[in-house]
Amino acid sequence: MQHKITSFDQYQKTYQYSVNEPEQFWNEIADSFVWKQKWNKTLEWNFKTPDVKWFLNGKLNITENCLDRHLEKNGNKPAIIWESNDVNEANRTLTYNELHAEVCRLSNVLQNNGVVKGDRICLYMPMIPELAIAVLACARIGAIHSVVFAGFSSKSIADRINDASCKLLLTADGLYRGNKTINLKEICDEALASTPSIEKVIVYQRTHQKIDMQIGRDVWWHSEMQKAATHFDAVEMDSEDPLFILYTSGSTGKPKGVVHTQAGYMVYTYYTFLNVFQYEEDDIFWCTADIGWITGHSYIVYGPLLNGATTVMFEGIPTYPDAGRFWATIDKLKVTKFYTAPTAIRSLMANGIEFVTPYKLDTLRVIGSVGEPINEEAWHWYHHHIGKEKCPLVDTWWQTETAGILISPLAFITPTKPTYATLPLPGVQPVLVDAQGSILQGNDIEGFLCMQFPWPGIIRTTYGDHERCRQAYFASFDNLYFTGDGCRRDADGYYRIIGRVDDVMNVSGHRLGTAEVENAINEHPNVIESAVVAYPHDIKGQGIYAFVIVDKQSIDQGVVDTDAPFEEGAGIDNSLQLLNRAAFENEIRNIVSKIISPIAKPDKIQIVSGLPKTRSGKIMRRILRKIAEGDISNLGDTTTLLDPNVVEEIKQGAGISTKN
Ligand code: 7RM
Repeated sequence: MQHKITSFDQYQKTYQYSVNEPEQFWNEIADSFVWKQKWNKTLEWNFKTPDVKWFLNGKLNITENCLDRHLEKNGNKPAIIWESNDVNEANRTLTYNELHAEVCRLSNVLQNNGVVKGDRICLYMPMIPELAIAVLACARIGAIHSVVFAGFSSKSIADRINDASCKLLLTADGLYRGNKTINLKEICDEALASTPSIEKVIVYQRTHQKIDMQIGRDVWWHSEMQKAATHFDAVEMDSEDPLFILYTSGSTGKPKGVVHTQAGYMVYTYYTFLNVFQYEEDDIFWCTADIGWITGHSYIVYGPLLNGATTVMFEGIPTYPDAGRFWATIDKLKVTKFYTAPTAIRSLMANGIEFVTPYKLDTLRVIGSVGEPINEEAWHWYHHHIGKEKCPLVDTWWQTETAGILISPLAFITPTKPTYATLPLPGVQPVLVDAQGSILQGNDIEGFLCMQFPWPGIIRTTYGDHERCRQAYFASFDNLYFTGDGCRRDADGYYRIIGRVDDVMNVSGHRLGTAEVENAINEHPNVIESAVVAYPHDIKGQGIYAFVIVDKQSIDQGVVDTDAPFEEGAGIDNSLQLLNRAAFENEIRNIVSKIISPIAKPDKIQIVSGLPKTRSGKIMRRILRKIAEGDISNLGDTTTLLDPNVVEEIKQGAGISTKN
């Protein structure tokens, strides 16, 4: 069977077939892979417990499908082209042969350091080819990788390592990001003080800065690799063995370890990459995400390599050395398909068209968007100035939990529509439901976006806590997977994602929980309580607005001077321990940086004496969201509030006119 859909008519027929005969449909896709043993049952599922299994009793290794099977025909084809943070540093290209050899070598290194099938390994690495090699080496030996984005704090690393009892940590001395050098090993060392499960740390030399190496625990990547052979027999895995854990924020304070398994993930990322981007053999595919996020896992590493594609890895940031870096790199590497986030588009758009005009961008055939709703203006700018109106813009909606794209145009094949993710992929059965969970029929409707049938990439569990998985995704609506997103289906049946309807924020495409940020703010010694909401932000999509209650004693004694005007760069008066407003805000931001990551820093902080709560003590975020948006025309019903006066005070503090 030809897996690549080539016309709208074929899309419609394939879609119908995938709904009528889902098992048959996915069998035909799965058949094209290298299996050590074929599966004997395609699907078992139950959304109540939940329990989903695909390709039961199949045996395979995903890296044989990413690497070995391409070697005969495409051994000398570039698998990875790496672009440095530094424009003057040469590209690194790894052919499929070379990538295969490196992955085998690192698999041997892992084995030499005591790793066996099923072990969890934490990866905290720069965006260098070694990160992709490490991901694949884990998969080859059957260890479960847990990649932690290298912008997260020591505490976030420690929490993630401990949650999964990781045995090994793979990291680097440091990383380059724009004009900054970050000492990764130092951040790791702080985490390692409270991670008893870690036996070994393998350290790659990227920046050659001075770092501490703990004898017996820390070893150098390069010396280990020198000792290792370039052959390693891929370990036989069951279809439903875990492939990786990836932590993602939810509505509670603690991020969840989303678990994906071998075969379903493989089949789904392969199929969606092929069809959404309409993969062609001569493609140079560039996804600008970090491998620390699901987008990087699925569309830098696994999806492209499963298809035998050439994938670009970029170490830097869009604005370094200037806001033309993406476009310069597209011309330099002759990129044909480009996949990025709306937040990057909006920020580059704001830098001015003069950063785009020097570049030809004539190799581009498809452009894509992911991570957050793309607004009309950014959509048109991207389509016009980057895609030159000739490249289809695929707005791809999906989640960490879904492994791959669920709703998106197929480039050239199905229609695009500004701000719409448009249509479900074959095998995907979206429904919109109302608050009671009743499925809304027909078109021109809005509701909660759910899936009524499993696809191979669906989340299997949350690591170490299956009940949490049930609660978060399968308990809201009977027999449905709930995405957490609100969605509209227009008169033509096209889907438009409105955004999260839970306590998850999306800041520059990064998922953050309000509770997570609140917990961090509450660590400040003068903070009693806080409430965090998202508000619309021109560049980031959403910004973070924190309402903070400072303890009364501190205010009375002037320890925190809430009335002092905000003064940029003001410091703390140590002798008196007086915090002026600016210093206090800085402390709050630093605490959030330290506990979570700089990406979670609140943009706005308002000191309040109380929060709008219901009689049962629940914070009414709806009201805070309205105030943060600067829109108080309709605060809705406030009669159930414990103390309605609080709202008046907060409105005044926010500088909003209280005249009704
Ligand atoms: C891939 C990724 C998931 C959340 C999701 C949405 C939002 C993602 C789009 C989008 C509108 C899109 N995974 N989201 N893609 N919203 N249009 N094309 O981002 O787990 O980190 O985030 O992101 O709210 O639920 S994620």
